[in-house]
Amino acid sequence: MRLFFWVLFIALILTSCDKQVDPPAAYGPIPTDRQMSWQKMEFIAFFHFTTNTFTGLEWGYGDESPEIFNPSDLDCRQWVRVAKEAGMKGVILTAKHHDGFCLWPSAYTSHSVKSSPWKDGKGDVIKELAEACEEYDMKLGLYLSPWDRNSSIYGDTAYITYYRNQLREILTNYGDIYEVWFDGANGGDGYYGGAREVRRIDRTTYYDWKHTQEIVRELQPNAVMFSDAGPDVRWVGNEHGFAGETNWSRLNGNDFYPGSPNHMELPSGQENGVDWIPAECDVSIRPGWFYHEAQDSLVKTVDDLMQIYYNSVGRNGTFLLNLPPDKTGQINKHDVEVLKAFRVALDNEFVDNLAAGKEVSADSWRAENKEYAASNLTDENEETYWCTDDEVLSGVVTIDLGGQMEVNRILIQEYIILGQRVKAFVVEAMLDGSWEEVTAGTTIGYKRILSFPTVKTEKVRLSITASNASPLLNNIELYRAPDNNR
Ligand code: FUL
Repeated sequence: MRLFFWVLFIALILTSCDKQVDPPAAYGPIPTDRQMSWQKMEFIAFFHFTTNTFTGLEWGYGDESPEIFNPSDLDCRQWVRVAKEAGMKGVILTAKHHDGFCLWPSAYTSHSVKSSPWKDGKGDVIKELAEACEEYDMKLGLYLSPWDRNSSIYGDTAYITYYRNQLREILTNYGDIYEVWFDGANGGDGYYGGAREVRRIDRTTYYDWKHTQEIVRELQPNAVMFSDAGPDVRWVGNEHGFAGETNWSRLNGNDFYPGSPNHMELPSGQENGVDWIPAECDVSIRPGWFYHEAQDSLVKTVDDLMQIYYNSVGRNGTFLLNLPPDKTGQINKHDVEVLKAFRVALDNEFVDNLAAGKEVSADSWRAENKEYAASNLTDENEETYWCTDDEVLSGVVTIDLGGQMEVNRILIQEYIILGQRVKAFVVEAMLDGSWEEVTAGTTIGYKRILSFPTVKTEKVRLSITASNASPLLNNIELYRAPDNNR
């Protein structure tokens, strides 16, 4: 009899211990470490600054005299401080825009700060910005325009060598660079060393991007490269800062190139794309990319920025917001004021995560093993996730708030380290004893944030209704934000 109880006891212990279950295999392309680090930055500053700041142009022709570049009080520490206080994690500077003027003293041209009166030609904007980033613990990215309207050799193969030499300079002399921005605007009329003519290049072949990209990998292996086609980060296809409501971080990178005409596909990416190339949403806080005094009254409002935030970070993208330094060499006070107010408003949206630590149940989870249980969704640990068995392509998770609470925002994250999977979901709240839909969506990706009219409820449930592989989610948050129409 005693033996029988012992056997029963041991059997009970064994069955209550979860067996080791293999994690799901990756589905489709997956992010690299550098892409994950970039994605988690979420909010980044863009600084457009060159001779245009002093001429009032948006695209300098290339014949601007370096004499006009003379900021009266340039302070890169102010730029970085403004970005940091706004909650941004990094900054990207136009080291060279289409006019060809270099913000660093390049050894390959005199068309740079070294020919300007600023600091008697001894200044270096990249260096000052790199030092400020170091001081404020911010990451530094650089934009080097492939199109150069100043260069006499633009259009020849010799220009590609010139461009790569400049790339080597900026990736060698300024410490860690986290992102390199390859713009798509290309070819057309320009000064070109005095030729003043139209020069067209074949965008598909002229730059031989593959070999240029190798330079970035060699000199800054942790940097992501941005362009219409990636290879690491793609343009979102518009300059409003809006990702598609459906936004796959997948793309057939080979079908695109910087300046390719099929950019209508970029806001949504491609569901079956063979490459992992997530979207970056670039937009200026003003109508123009460069500072123009006449646009001081046209700075975007807090509401504008909030809408962009929801349509970029809230739609599986990053938000790259341009804050153009003015003629003094500082971020203009109009922009700073709006940005400060935006930060306060954004913090107010996400004050108290009502789902944190709450009980969650699921209709199924992988091998019924607690390692993959729904409780992972509210444990505030991004490394743990809920997932279903491989063949189960849908699932329902229910969060019990433990009492009636007002809710109007949901934030959902997929465990994208194993690929992007979900293609449709519905969110419901228990109202007067029955489930009512409050919002719905398609893709989730790294982060999806949805706003819906305030409901008072005790339970919220998320149904994954379609997924290309077993859904994997690592986080759900719920908030009661101030009433507004985001
Ligand atoms: C565009 C450029 O032509 C604009 O001047 C700006 O730099 C924007 C970010 O990219 O393609």
